[in-house]
Amino acid sequence: MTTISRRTLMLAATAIGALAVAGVAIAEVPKLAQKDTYKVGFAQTESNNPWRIAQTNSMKAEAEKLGYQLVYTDAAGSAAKQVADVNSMIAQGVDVIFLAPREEKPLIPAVMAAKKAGIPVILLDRSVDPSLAKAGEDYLTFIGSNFVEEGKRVAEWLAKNANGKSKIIELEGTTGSSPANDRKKGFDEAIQAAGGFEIVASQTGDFARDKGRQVAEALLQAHPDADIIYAHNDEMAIGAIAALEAAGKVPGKDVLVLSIDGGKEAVQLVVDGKIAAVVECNPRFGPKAFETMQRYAKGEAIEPNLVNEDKFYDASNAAAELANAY
Ligand code: GYE
Repeated sequence: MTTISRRTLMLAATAIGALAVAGVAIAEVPKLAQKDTYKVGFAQTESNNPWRIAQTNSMKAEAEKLGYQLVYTDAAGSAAKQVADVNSMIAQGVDVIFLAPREEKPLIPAVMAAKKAGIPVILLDRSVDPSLAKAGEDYLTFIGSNFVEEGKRVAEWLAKNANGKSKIIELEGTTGSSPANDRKKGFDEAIQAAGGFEIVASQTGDFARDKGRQVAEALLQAHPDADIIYAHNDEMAIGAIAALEAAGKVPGKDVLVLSIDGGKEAVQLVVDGKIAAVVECNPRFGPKAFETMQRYAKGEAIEPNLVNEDKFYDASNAAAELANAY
């Protein structure tokens, strides 16, 4: 074993200090002290759907259970506002920031500002561009679903159950968000590999019900022979069902609709036969988020990626699962 002299250690410490003063990034997530209670920030991206509301409720319930103070912000669908929200949390001196970054690139400055201020960041449900910020260096970890896998599971269901239907309209989530990027990647690659399918159009509906309806309406007019709609979330699928019915088509019969999220309304639509299958995206983050923060404060090494388990609903189990859906 090599012994390091006190002088060497002091020199190293001084050098690190000088780097920090010079503004050179240090490859380490800020530490978190062990305390009885914490002031914790949660920067939500928007609240326009049941998934977001379930996630917020889960975070609030867990903070309350633990007796932690929660500074909650809602960016109302604006990445610029979300950056400002994080800056305000930094100014308020929170101990930790839970961030659900709306888009992969625009939230990088927020992650870096928190790091510079000595506040550890835990990313929830969406991630940031991995070439610009890294788990275990710039932020502690990402907690969420495997979105590539979610898209792949939709494609695999179709490969087995499409029954000759083959022309796909894809409704993408928010442009530049990690779930939209990865749900597209996972689906497109797997559907290509399955063979016999064609994605006739793929366009963003911004994860929103009304935008999904409008985009589906336009795409159905341009591609009247489309017989499958794959939506990156329930909200857009529900919008697409409205567009189909307005066009005189029967969802579930003329056109198969598939989505991701698995909220109660969507699972009910599976029971009703209007949605063919849904991959769940689990929104119940509270327990895992706060437990991860406590493990970090204790000095445990945290994995860079903590993956949530997702269920799958189709006609075979939707009725039985309905009561458990959020
Ligand atoms: O699918 C969607 C929400 O980031 C995983 O964002 C989340 C997605 C979810 O608005 O409904």
